[in-house]
Amino acid sequence: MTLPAEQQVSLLSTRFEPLLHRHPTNPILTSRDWPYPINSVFNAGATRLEDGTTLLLCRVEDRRGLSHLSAARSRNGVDGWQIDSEPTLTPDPKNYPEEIWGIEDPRITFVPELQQYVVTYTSYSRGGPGVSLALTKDFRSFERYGVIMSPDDKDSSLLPRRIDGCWALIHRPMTTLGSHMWISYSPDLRYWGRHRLMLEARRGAWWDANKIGLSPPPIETSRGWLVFYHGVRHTPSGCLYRLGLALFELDNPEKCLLRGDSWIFGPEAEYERHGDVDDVVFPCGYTMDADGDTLNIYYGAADCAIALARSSVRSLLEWLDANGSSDRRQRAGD
Ligand code: BMA
Repeated sequence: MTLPAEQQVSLLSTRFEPLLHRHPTNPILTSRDWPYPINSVFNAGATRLEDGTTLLLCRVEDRRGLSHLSAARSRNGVDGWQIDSEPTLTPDPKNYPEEIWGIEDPRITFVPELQQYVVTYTSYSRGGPGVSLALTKDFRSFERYGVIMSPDDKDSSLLPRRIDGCWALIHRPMTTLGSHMWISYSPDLRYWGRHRLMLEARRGAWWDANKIGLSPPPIETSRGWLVFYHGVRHTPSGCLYRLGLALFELDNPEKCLLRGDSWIFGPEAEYERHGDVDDVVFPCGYTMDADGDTLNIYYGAADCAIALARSSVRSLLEWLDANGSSDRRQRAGD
């Protein structure tokens, strides 16, 4: 007997205590909500504006297959979205040739020292994906710094404050040795150096073997930077994108304090399992409620829609205490 899809999901979920709770009205944004014709909307950066409005900077794919970014604003972060009537940040290949095939997957960091939001995003160049950076005060006008990490590189986010006097950027260069998370430092957000390996993809049969990347910007807690990262598993029927958890030292974010062994969130619901790219959950942003504990995590589902899941910093840290280890490398065969 085949169970209806909803029941199959709940059977799967009940085997483990869920740490992220899907919103019942998911997906919260799809192409049908858009004020102009698009193919799909997914992988949104997120932030709370000063007046409490939730702003999502959404990756929007047109019917050429190229992406731009568009802002959606909501009072409660769930519904009533006001979506910009035209694209908010469009590729500008005339001035930034690295954006020729679109801009994708933004992460937003509010930087108190600059009193601005720093948006890092993937610029899809002829040479592959690179990391670009732009500053904004209002998500209406942007100051572009252009490409700051050359291809192949993506999945980047800035830390909200300097570490030892320098800005710190997490990113994911691809090398023949695998796709791992790195951290680099800069005095001015333009020139980057002191590149350090931050978290390695595992090897062999692990869920996060060979390819990992930062998901939303790191969450600053009293115990360290709490980091969601995605792991990509290649299977004969395609890739599986799932989420894992790690904790890094506050004043030395290269140092991994704890890393969980198992994934904590993966594609289960119909809108995550089937879309333009099946079996993808891909968060690029979160907001924190006034209680300082409740996280609203916004994620792309199957490269087709934006969904919301809630979690609690306290329960994530408790889970890491119970399930994490401090060996960040976790080499295959160990
Ligand atoms: C990754 C990124 C994401 C995308 C995912 C699944 O490499 O390009 O934008 O959601 O693949 O297609």
